[in-house]
This record gives sequence, C-alpha cells and structure tokens, in this order.
Amino acid sequence: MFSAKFLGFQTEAGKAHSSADGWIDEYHQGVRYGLAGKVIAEDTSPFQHITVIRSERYGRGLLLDGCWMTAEGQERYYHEPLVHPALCGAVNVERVLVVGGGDGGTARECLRHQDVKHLDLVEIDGRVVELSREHLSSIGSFAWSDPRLHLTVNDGVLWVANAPADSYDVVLVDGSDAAGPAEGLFSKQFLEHCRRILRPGGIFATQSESPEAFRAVHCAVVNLLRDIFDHADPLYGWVPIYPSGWWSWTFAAMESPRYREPNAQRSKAIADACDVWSPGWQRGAFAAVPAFIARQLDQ
Ligand code: SPD
Repeated sequence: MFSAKFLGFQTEAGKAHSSADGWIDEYHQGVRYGLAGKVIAEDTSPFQHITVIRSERYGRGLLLDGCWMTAEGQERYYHEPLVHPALCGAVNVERVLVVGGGDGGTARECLRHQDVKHLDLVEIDGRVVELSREHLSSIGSFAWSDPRLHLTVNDGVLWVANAPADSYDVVLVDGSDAAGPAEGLFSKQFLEHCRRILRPGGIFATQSESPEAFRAVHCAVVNLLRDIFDHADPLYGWVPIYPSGWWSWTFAAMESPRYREPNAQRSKAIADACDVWSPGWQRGAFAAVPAFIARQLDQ
C-alpha cells in the first residue's frame, strides 16, 4: 500500500476551499487549482465531504474532500482516455466492471460500445451517485437508464476480492486519489485480485495520477502493475482542473499489450462522437512518456 500519507504528500483534504469572491479551489502541495463559481450543494457522507459547484468556465463540477473529481466542460478529457484504449483493445468486451466512477461518466463511455452486454458499476459512496444524478446528469447521461448498467453501492475492494476468477473482460478503476476511501484501490492485493478476475484477452485500466503533481504515486502504480501483469503502460493526457493539469491512466494485460492497438471496427463506431480519444491520439499518448518518468519506471 502506498498512500499519499505514506509517501509524505500533503493533500489538504477536507472541504473545498471557497472564497468570498467566488473561487472554489483544490490546494495541493502549495499550489491551488480553482474555478470561479459557487457551491450549489454540499453533504458529508460516511466516507467523505461532497461538494457540487457551478462554474463560469466549465459548468457544474464535483469535489470530494476538497479535490476535483470532474466538471461538465472537461470530463471527456478524463473519461475517454480511461475507457477507450481498454474497450477498443480487449478481445471481448461483453462483461465490464467499473470500480468507483459514481458520477457515471466512465459507465457512459463504456456503454457507447454496443458489444458491452453487462456493466457492473461498484461505487462505495451512494451519496456521490445521488448528488451526481441530481446535479451532474449530463455526465452519467443515458447510462443511468441503460438496462446493461448494474449499480451496486459497495466497497469495490470487497467486490473484487469476492468475484470469481475470469469474470470480466475489462476492469476499470475510476477512483479518487490514493488517500481516504480510494486508498485500497492502489494496493497490491486489490490489483492482484483485478488480474485474477480478468478473463483471458482482457484489459485492466486505472487512473494513475499526475506524473508531475503525484510523481511518486504515479511511478509506484505503473511499477506495481508491471510486477503483477505481463504488460503495463501509462498513457498521458490532460485534465485541466486536476493538480498540474497533466494526468495519466495505466493499462495492463496478460500475454500482450493489446491495449495499444485499437480494434478498427470498435474504434470506428465511437470515434466520431469522441472529443479527445482517437486511435492516433491514443498512439501518441502512449508514446508521450516524459524522460524523468521513463528513468523511474521498471522496464
Ligand atoms: N485528483 C483527482 C483524481 C480523480 C479521479 N477520478 C475522477 C472521477 C471521474 N469520474
């Protein structure tokens, strides 16, 4: 387990910082990342403080424990890179598991693939789902009423530990940072179970933090996945509101790095409606490993 605390990071978790002049900020390592706007809903669940905001530039947004999760105007920069390299690369995509992702954006992108027949969305915090459906309905969109979606409010770590071997073609982890309720999603035990429940030809993917603002966690996740799977590679993109704006997702598979080569037919079916992802973008994003990160990754 390598939590933010373990690595000596100081994420100023708690309520989102909002100032009288209408700025909502996440504070991270002496830098703040903010939007002009106002808080429209807040609650404290058994797991975390939840804040929903309305911003001038990016529409409505969600923070958990004061950290940005998503915003309507830039959620595609995050959800498309997490989903499509996996859904276009796996041999089959009939059964998909999403751990976390209570705003519904990851499920929505998965369900755009018509070959997906059953999607389990396992979110630990039911209040995140409720507030997202109420205030951020454009993010989950049609997913919430799609009969292929099976929502369970439960701990994803337990779900994965109890799932039979070979139960999913794709496993996606859409958690928050490596502290608080998402901490277990970065552990070796959890990731080993993810490999165990993946069918042959399957793909695992997780958000793997920023190579700049969470460098140690990022490298540790990639290296751990390289220990557990035959192949694991980070892909780099950007989510403007997250710390540093520079973000990563890491893909893993047994036998071959099949996440690198998108299936032409599945790509064609979704590419026109994507804002960020395309087969060409994906190839570049896998190649864009910063030199300082390449030096810290196990080969
Ligand atoms: N630092 C923020 C990391 C958040 C990753 N998950 C976002 C959830 C979007 N569905």
